[in-house]
Amino acid sequence: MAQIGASELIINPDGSIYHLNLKPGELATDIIIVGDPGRVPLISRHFDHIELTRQNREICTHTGSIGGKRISVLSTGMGTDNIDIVLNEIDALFNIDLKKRKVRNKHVSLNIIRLGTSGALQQDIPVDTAIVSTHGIGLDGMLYYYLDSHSIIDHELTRAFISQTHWNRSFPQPYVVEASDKLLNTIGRKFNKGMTATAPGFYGPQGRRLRLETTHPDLNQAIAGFEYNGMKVANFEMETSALYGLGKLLGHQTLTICAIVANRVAKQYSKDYHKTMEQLIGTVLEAVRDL
Ligand code: R1P
Ligand code: URA
Repeated sequence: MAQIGASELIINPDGSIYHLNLKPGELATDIIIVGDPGRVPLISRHFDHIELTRQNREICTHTGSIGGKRISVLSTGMGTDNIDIVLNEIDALFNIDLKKRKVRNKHVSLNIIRLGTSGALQQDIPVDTAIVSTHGIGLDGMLYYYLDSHSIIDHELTRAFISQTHWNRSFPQPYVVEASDKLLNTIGRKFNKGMTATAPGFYGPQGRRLRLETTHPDLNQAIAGFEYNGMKVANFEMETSALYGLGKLLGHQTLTICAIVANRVAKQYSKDYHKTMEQLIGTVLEAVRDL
């Protein structure tokens, strides 16, 4: 296997990887990711012990332990472009020898669980509840930059989505990727399930109009009306499709659970979603201990 060049795998002078600013050994194999750096201490305060804290840009990492299990929590910032950076660098810390710049022979598989916020697309999903994503429906196009994406995309579901929603051809081509069975059947069992649409933005790409008109005024109705084997799209957020896609391509288990902070159909917004997030954190940390 050839060496990976200095411009492709960027290592800081102290031996840490470029954006995460972490060295091999500083992340646990069970990792919780969140969008908001402010959510990291809300999770790590439940740890019995914190061994490392690190911050670079919007990426804040705490590694510690809970109930004898080593665990990390790390913020990604918003969007699938950040997921591309964070997932590739997390994987490199375990599966590439950073000194030799070579892929390691022995693959390490990680559990990566996202705790996020989202907007419900169905009238009957109340704010201040939580949804686990059975599938990420990528409206962002990111995964298509990876050659093997075709092998992990659910093509039948993707085709049904494109056809039922009359998907606008000037938007990126959608792709659908399933959650990891292992995490869905363990941690995911504790939550209501739904498919999650991952948008490449918060306003126009999620059908919000402030001062600008959108190309497709019925976008949200079209997505909410999509049905496949009795499954519907429950919520909108901005990371899951890329997390599920890159997780599968790199050989890791991934799962997203989101608090519902807004209902886009009922036009409601949570009065205090932090309580829901706190409950979500408690339930997930308990389940991670048993993984
Ligand atoms: C938008 O407000 C952000 O919130 C959601 C979206 O996916 C996007 O990142 O998730 P987080 O609360 O995890 O950031
Ligand atoms: N995050 C999103 O991406 N969309 C919402 O409506 C709420 C949170």
